[in-house]
Amino acid sequence: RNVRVVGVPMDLGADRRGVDMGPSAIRYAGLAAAVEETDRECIDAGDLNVPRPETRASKPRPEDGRAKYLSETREVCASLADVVGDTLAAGEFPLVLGGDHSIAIGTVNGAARAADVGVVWFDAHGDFNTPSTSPSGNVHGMSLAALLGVGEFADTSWAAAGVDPENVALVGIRDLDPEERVAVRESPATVYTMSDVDERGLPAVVEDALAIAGDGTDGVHVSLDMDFLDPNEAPGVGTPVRGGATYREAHAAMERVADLGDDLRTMEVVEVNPILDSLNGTSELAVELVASALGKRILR
Ligand code: DIR
Ligand code: MN
Ligand code: MN
Ligand code: MN
Repeated sequence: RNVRVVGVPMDLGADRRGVDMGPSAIRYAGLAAAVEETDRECIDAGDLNVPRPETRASKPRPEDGRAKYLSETREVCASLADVVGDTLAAGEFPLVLGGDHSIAIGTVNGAARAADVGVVWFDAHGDFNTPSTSPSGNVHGMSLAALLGVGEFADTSWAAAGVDPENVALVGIRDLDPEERVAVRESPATVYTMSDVDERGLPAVVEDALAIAGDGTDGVHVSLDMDFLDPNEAPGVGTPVRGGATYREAHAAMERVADLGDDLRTMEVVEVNPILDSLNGTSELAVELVASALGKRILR
C-alpha cells in the first residue's frame, strides 16, 4: 500500500508553541526516503490548516469550558478524520504527523469510520483526563478519554470514535494525574506501565498490547507519542518524563508493530517539538521508528 503523509501543525492542545513545527521537522529528517526504503510509495498530502492562537477573536471561549481551544480542536479533528477516512477508502496507508496529541481524536475517528479498530497508545502519559479532571486544561492530555467517550466526553459525540475500550492498550505509562489515574483504572482499557516493561521486557508487553487491540477488530491504530521514549533519546518533546523507552526498546516495539502487516491500519507520530530538540535528533528518531513500524529490517 502507498503511504500518504498528512501533517497536522497543531499546538493548540499543548499550550506550548513549537509542536506545530513537528511535521516540517519530521519531513526534513528524511521521512519520504525512509518510507520508500520499505518498498512503498510515499505521497505527501501536505499539512492541514490549523488556526493560529493569535488570530483567534475571543479568548477563551466560554463554550470550551476548561478545555482550551476545544472548538478549534474539534474543527481540525473533523478535517483530519475526513482525510484519514478518504485515504483508507482509496486503499492507501495514512501516516499522520503531529502536532500535539489532541489530533488523535481526528486520526482515530477517520480510522474507525469504515472498520472496527483497536488502539495501541505509546506514551509516558495516559491522556485520560477530562475537562473536569485536567490540571492543565490542555486537550492533548485528554485525547484518549475524548475518543473513548470517558466522563463528560460521554456527551461529546463529535469526539467519540466508537472504539471498544476493551481493544485499547496503553504502553510506557509513567505519569498520571491523580484523578486521571482513577479514570484509567476504571476503564476496561489495558495499561502497561514502565514497571510492566521492567518486569517483562518491552517486546512481550507490546505483543500483548497488539493482541488486545487486534482481538476481534479489523485492524489496529498505533499512536506514538515521542515522550514514550526516554528524554535522553528524545529531548524534543514538550512534556518529557524520565524513565522511558530506550532507543533499542523503541525499535524492538516498532518491529513488533510491523509484524501486524496489513492489520496495521493507521499510524501517527506526535509531540515532536523542534524548538526544544537537539539538532533535530528527535525527528530523526521518529523517522527511524516509522520505518521500523513499516517493516524496515537490517537483513534485507
Ligand atoms: C498532563 C500532561 N497529564 C495534562 N499530559 C501530556 O496536561 O493532562 N500528554 N503531556 O501527552
Ligand atoms: Mn500523549
Ligand atoms: Mn505524552
Ligand atoms: Mn469489538
